[in-house]
Amino acid sequence: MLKNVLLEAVEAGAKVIQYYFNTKNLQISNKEGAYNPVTEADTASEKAIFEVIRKHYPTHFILSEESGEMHQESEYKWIIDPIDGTVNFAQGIPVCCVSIAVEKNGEIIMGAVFNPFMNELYFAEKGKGATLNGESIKVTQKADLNKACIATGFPYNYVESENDPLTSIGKFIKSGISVRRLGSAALDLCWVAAGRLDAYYEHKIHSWDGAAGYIIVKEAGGKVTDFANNEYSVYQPSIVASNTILHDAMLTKIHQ
Ligand code: LIP
Repeated sequence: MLKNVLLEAVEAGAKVIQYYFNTKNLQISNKEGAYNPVTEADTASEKAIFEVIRKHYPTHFILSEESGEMHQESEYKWIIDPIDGTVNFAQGIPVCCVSIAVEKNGEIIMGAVFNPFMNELYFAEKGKGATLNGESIKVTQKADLNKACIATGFPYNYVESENDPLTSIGKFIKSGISVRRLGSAALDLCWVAAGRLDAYYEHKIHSWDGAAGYIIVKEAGGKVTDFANNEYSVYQPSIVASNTILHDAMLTKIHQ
């Protein structure tokens, strides 16, 4: 039942973003940062997702990017990004998705990420593997970071600090490593799980960006930690996801 409701919710959100995609005069407002848009599609997608969840589980706790925390005393929490890759969406770049995870007693147990523009639905349930459109997916076996293809992203509010995002990406680029910037953390993570990318890291993402992709990578045989090599928690900002083999090399390069 939980899986069916999760899939119904992610599909409901995806239907909405497909409807609004490439709309002329899309209503857009800006959150914090230079260009951190929220569109009428984000709000409409979130509303459609809430309707599905509340129809089946009215007492569950919900944490969503646009509405924040709707706290309820429940062992279940839904962690929702109604559009991950919002700048891509607002620009008409079809590299964006709906990302929803289910947390039970503080542990992510299920996640779904749907990019309707590529007709790609990623799903994972704890202990039961990860799938893309129902087919099992696995991380790569690549063992040489210099021959890897990795992804990263950058925060809306740049963090000037030692080992900041610009310094970090410079280390990979100077080593000749292929680096991509998709603009959606959830898809970065799913592409690691599907073996399109060998690793992904980012200094500062939100819980809703990473929650679903985290379990999808784990269930595909990957490793996901924070920058200090602790098991990833959605409630802290840094993330490194890899095919497991390359994880130590990734952390070494980031902290070099
Ligand atoms: C985005 C992330 C991306 C990050 C962007 C932004 P949004 O989430 O998915 O990885 O680099 O700065 O946070 O805002 O599109 O939901």
